Amino acid sequence: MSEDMRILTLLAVLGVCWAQYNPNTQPHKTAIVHLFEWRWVDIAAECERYLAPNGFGGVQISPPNDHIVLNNPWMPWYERYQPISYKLCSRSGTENEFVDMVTRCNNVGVYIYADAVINHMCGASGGAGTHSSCGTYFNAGTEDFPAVPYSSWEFNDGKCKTKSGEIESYQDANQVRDCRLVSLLDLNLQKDYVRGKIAEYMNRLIRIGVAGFRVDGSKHMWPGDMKAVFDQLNSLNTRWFPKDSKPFIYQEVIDLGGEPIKSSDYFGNGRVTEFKYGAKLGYVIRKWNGEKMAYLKNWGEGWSFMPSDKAVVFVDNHDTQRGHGPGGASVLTFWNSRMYKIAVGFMLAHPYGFTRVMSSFRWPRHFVNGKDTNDWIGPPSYSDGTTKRVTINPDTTCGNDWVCEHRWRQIKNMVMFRNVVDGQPFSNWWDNGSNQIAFGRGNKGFIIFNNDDWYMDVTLQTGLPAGTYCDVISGQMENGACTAVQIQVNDDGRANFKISNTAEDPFIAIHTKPT
Ligand code: AAO
Repeated sequence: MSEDMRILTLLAVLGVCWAQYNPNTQPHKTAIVHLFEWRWVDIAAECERYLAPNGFGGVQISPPNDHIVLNNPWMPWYERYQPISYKLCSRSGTENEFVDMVTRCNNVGVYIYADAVINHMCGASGGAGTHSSCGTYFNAGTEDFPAVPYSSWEFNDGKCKTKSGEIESYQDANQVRDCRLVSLLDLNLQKDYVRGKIAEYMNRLIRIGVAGFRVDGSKHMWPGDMKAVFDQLNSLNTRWFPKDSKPFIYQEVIDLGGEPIKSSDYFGNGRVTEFKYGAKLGYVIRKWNGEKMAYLKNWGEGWSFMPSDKAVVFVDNHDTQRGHGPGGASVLTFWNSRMYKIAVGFMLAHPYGFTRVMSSFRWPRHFVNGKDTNDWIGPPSYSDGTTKRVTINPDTTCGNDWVCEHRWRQIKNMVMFRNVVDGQPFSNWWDNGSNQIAFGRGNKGFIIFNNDDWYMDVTLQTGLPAGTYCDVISGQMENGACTAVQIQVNDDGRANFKISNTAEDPFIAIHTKPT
């Protein structure tokens, strides 16, 4: 073999092995946003009017397939996590609306990542009838889902060894993977038939144009079974993606340590969600357990997180923001907006992991003994249950109880910061031994935080070319004028920063992209 051929073969092999780790976003687009429970028509509009012009790489969508419709409680958000079939009608819209959304988002270079619920179907007590988003008949009691079709042969009941048929202990990998998670009927992915049906569903989404998948409940499937499904997946649609592009795979595995199932079990299949990230960052920003921002100097693998090139990171997700799943009280959300902006700002400036921004809806929280008893409440909706549209206020924020964190100026501008500094090294770290820190990204960007209880006035090496920079946190460039604090970087790269500890946003970020 010639040298060239050898290199080509090596590249081809690497391409096949590594592709599912690549988010497939356009060059220098470094973040996606989870538009939790948004309707397809609203997402299509958001791609065109906001996400594309502001440098967002893609959207994680709620599960697009046919799901149960529940009455008690009334239409909770989590009904989307109880599949009835793989038809494409859901609370977010019809199949036509779905196809239109994918097409329009792809056309403006914002790609779609589908939440794939493939571990299970609906809960055991889901009843029988046509109460699904597509009006499909099913019978949970007899495990009959004729629209796929799946029958009781396709479920794990025989393999599960617990008395209740439920996962009773997370200390036993067998029951975590072969028994029911909160009574959800557990599919047997060892069977070729089941693998084939799941692959058929995912391939349909790929043909329509999605760029990848969040794989729900991955901890509850055997990595080898998942691989057998992913090996059947087609390359992405060449209308929008280079030939032979593989779908991006990121698996939801909650590994905070202390359980036999590890995130690393899944690295062979694709990336994995790093749940330690948001949980730990919450402790640091809140200054709980003696944590301080100075300790963030070796954030990432230094905090025993998974390798950066395997991680998908986020401050909060749809579970952790309402007490489902892990994380607990430390996780920051839009409800704590000041600390939340610090956390998201830090995440987007720091090179570790592939980043996902959360975009939520507001719900009436009701705490009883520290637990929100309204954690089930679904998206803003009308009395007939249809989801309210996302309205846009004159100041660019959202109405109808859509929080739209991704439209908060500080967060939107930090997505652009991350794009600008993409590929640049983590550099010029500084801290005061407490909660004042700063770091740069090569010669492209610099960020500085004051999370202490006293004023900050420091002169630091930024690594940036000399010039006047407009802070993208306290304001931004608008019609050629800076509405924010201006920072003067001298010929030697040094600049003076003053941040009051009582500022609404006690941080400053500057970068080199002319606006
Ligand atoms: C609903 C009802 C159930 C009912 C069921 C069926 O709430 O009462 O039985 O319907 O009728 C979502 C909702 C569920 C909902 C479900 C179906 O959250 O409430 O059930 O839809 O509609 C585990 C999984 C993880 C999962 C997470 C919620 O491993 O995959 O639970 N997340 C995904 C989705 C989620 C969805 C599903 C999966 C199902 O994001 O929205 O559920 O499709 C430990 C384990 C974790 C485990 C948690 C569960 O975590 O490690 O793997 O997550 O327990 O609580 C400390 C520990 C930490 C521990 C944590 C929690 O932080 O360090 O390890 O405590 O105690």
